[in-house]
Amino acid sequence: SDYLEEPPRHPSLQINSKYPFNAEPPRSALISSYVTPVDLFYKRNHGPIPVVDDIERYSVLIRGLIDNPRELFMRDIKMLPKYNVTATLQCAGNRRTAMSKVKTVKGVGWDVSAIGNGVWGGAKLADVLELVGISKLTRTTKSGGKHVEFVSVDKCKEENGGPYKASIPLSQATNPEADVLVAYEMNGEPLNRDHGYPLRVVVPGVIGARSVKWLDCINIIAEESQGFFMQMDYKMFPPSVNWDNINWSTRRPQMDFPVQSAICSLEDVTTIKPGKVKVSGYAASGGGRGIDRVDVSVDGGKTWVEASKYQKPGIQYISDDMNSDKWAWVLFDETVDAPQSTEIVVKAVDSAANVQPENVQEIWNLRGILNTSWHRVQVRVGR
Ligand code: MTE
Ligand code: MO
Repeated sequence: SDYLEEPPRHPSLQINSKYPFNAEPPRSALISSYVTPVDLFYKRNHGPIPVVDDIERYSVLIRGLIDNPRELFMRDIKMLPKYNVTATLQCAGNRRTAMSKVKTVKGVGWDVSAIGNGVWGGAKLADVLELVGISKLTRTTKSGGKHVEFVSVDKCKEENGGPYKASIPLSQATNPEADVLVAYEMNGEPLNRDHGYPLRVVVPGVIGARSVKWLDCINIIAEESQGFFMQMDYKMFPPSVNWDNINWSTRRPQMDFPVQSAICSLEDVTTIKPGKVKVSGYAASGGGRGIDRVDVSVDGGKTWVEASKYQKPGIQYISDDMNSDKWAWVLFDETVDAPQSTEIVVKAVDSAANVQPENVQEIWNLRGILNTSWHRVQVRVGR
């Protein structure tokens, strides 16, 4: 088997697929702390976890449409200024299980916890690219490079045993404000194997699929990556597209994720005593947009109250404020009265006034990505 060298994992993770290993924490783990602990952070893999043991010889090759290709070692990356960026990573497949209940979709099932908030430490990709002569805020290299492709050392069956790949535009890669990192730390510790040891890319505000783990190679290319996960996956199709009429080339690879929220203090169905119930969870939006509002309903969406939001415990969160973490989720908290059995609902509004859609039907898509419909849970009042 290719799966003989998997790392140890936390026993409370809910395993959605064992080979490759895909797992998420219980909902309650997400609201226990603003920064998600490494061992409880969701793990999303497309193949076995690679073993990189000769760290002295490990290097990242930068090549493609540039004048001077270069091999960078750990010490070269660590010599660059180090940044800590608090950023939420969310799999595009988060909440897929709920979407599949409307109509079957293809892909690993996930509850609401294929998301986590990490403090990523590393060099800015913009600084790394400067080492090969690409200056900040470059859109095109002299030889026509417009995209930056990240190639991993892992092996996935979707790539016929080849490595996982993804790309982002060169303009984003060379923009220091986009905070794209070549990260070697997660929550102040060296990355562990599950999360990309020794180096991974972190693309804040963008679906997790572009944050390539176990980085092996960076290619400067003219078109976006032709890899499977850019071209034949992680694209948002309309509800009318099915497996008989799909034409992958008609859509662009998904990048930013839309506004999302979920209740984490309650399961799909929870029996409670009559009276107060705590409704808390997370809200996040892509592209660096903050969260303007989180609305909670205790009557299935007829009436709403606004929940309080925070990043730092005890400090009210204000979206797009200088002191808030722009790439990170907010946690919300509201105690409501539930005198009888009912449906509790949450929806968030981001700083561009984007709102989550009411129903999953209108955003259903065959790959089951980006389920951002209002999150609904049932409470049964018993005695
Ligand atoms: N990078 C490699 N090399 N291989 C992968 O399978 N999965 C991607 C991305 N980077 C993947 C990868 C997907 S789909 C997601 S959502 C995130 O990694 C998950 O990161 P995590 O496991 O650290 O939470
Ligand atoms: Mo993902």
